[in-house]
Amino acid sequence: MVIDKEEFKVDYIEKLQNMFAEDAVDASRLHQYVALGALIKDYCSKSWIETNKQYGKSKTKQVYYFSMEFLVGRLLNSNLVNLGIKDVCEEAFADLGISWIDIEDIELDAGLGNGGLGRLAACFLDSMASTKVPGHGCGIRYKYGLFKQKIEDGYQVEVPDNWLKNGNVWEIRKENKAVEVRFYGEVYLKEENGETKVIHENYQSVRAVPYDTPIKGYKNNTVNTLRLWSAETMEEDFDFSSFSQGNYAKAGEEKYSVEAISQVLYPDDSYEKGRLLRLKQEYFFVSAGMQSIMKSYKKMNISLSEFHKHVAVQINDTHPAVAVAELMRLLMDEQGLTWDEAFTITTGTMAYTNHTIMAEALEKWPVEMFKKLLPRIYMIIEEINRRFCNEVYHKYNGDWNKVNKMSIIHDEYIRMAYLAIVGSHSVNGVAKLHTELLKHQELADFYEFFPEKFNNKTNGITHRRWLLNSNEELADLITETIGDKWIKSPNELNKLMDYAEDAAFQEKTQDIKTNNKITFSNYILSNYGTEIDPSSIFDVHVKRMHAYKRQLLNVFNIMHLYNQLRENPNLDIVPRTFIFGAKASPSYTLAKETIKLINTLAKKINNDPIARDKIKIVFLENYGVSIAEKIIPCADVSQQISTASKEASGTGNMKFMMNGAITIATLDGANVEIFDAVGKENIVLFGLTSQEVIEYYKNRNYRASDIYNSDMRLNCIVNQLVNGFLETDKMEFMTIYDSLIPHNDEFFVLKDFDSYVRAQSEIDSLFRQKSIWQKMSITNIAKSGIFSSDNTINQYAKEIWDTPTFRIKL
Ligand code: 26Q
Repeated sequence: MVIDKEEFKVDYIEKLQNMFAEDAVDASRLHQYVALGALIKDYCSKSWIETNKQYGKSKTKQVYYFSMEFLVGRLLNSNLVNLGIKDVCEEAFADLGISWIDIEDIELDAGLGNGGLGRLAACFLDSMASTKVPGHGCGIRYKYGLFKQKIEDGYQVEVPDNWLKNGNVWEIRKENKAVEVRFYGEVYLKEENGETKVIHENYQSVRAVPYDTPIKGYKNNTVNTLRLWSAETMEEDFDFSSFSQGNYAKAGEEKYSVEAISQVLYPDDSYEKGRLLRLKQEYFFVSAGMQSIMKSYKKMNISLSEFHKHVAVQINDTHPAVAVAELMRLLMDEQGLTWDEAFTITTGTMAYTNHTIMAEALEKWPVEMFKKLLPRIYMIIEEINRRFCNEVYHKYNGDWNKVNKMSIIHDEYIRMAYLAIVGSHSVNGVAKLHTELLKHQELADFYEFFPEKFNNKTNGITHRRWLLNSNEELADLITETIGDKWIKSPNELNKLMDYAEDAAFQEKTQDIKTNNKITFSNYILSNYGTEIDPSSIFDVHVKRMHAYKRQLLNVFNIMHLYNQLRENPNLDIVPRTFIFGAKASPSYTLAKETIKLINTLAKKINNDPIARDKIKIVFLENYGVSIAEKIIPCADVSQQISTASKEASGTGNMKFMMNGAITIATLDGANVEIFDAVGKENIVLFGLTSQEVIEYYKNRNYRASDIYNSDMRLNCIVNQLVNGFLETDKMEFMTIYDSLIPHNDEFFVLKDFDSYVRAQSEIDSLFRQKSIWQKMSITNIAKSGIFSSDNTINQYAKEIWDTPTFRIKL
């Protein structure tokens, strides 16, 4: 939009007056922020109305991205940038004497996600709006996001994340769009005038109320919608008789149990299965979302048989997989279609993205629990399964073994991934390697049965948030150098290849990195009291804490360096700052012990004069989107060291690359594609390949204890975990020790150690060669455009959704 500074000031002052009866300088920072948010929302509202109108009127195909998680982070900055008024706003604030930094920091992160999967959903929203794809998000408005992490005495302590405590300026509650979601009860079939009717009785009703957030495209007129559902009691369900008898606790019980549904996001815990509340959450938002889609569809007056030509539903992992059965229910029970008609439409509409190959993480629900909570949905799944098993039986000439292996319902559990595959027309993995592993290992039976459904969509990240907004200096330099086309067409970044060996450009990119590192060092000093050296290598390992991501391998290399320094304090290494950030699932003991280990080691090393000037360890508390935006632009080294075959894609790897960090990586997930893009000169690889890992699992011929007994570096390190060296209780790190020795090191930490240590010393030697390092860094930035989620969304739109882009005219 076009607005000048003076007009903006008038609007803003008026907003503050109207909302709070205050003027700009006297208002609290919170009020200053809230008024700015409200003004931005006003600026979006005309385009928002037009977007909805024009989508409806044109009947263009719309996509709904169903996800239990949207890890949005903050929206102030990206909304201003996408509106094209960031500079105007900053200048106006300077005139008004309002500190911009302070205002930005008022906004609390919308942390409605665990990690990669949730952040991917948020990147996709930005890219759909920015590339003019008619696509919306559908999820849950959790009252509390992922827990806040505090570190106390080196341990992770979880604190509730009350992100709504100051309200949420971006959302609008849509009372009139509320729908009813039904749980429990009994279902039976009844013949009426020769028709079979489904009767559902004695159910519990929950009111689903949507809160809509505008998703503004970058400098275009598209404003899509993120619709998050909140669970409330139906008014008529309030227990007035208990209330009037003075039994307030009982009167409130129902309310409490219903509101629990959208109370809190579950942490990623593949360890605890069968939690009823999680299943309620899944069905709650899926049913609300599908009902609201059906309502808007009916308004367009198109025959139901065309539904899948106007609606696409993408399900983000299996968490929303009940959508398959819910759409069947709506089409048959509420719209009167036959099974066959409904099934054609359902599979034509639904598409499923798989984000993991770890068998223990595949979602399964106990039949007993499921059919009690969702009796009608269970009947439908049973029938989908009966028909599917029948097909498998016939295709494989009565091979019951095959039927058993592929059955959606098996061993008293419902396998949600299988339901998602059978009920969709598309199944995609999130990186080339991952998709190949799905096709040929984990889901090989299904690939054989439905080869046409399987496809790859390598993940991506929005380069607007992860470069343009979070690394402004670098973004400005890029624009100065190759023009600003890259912002709308990220592949243009490739033009930077012409400057990879340009000494002046190398110096400029290096200076920017140094400036970013200085800013960050100051932040660390004031927030953690730790002094770090901005000229040291910033070696960054930030992501969820998980054994397969192998933070432990990084720690072992640090312990090895430390042991060497203790023997030879003059050891010639480039000073390095090892930066970690990670949340562990609250019930994941091994992960929590690893956090304690990092903090214990940090305390020891950071205070030891022998090591202090050579290695430092920083553990960033409460790692999340906003901290990622701070740390990624400062990284020299990006740690992407998962056990090959385990990381479906990774997206942090792409963010670091885009900001000029050099990746130290295994050939896993999208690292493989980063390697293909930059070439072997511009990435540092190490470790077992996925095929080697898979062979070891298959042949069961890996012996961790052989390595422990023969490699004296490792022998020493592993012993140090349990011999008092770390000055803690000797049992403190026993779970880690046990995972390696008695439990035979499932993730090949010991096996890959030697090759990792070599890779790390290669990093050391490359970093000393400034011009080579800078060339590598620039190459990474130049090649990162292909990992923009604009490209990913373009592929989803063309190959899965069949949604043309749609220009909103004002
Ligand atoms: C399951 C059951 C109960 C409670 C929670 C969960 C749960 C929640 C979140 C299970 C998994 C998740 C999140 C998974 C995730 O983030 N996967 C990552 O997805 C990224 C985007 O595709 C990939 O880049 C990563 O490789 C993958 O690990």
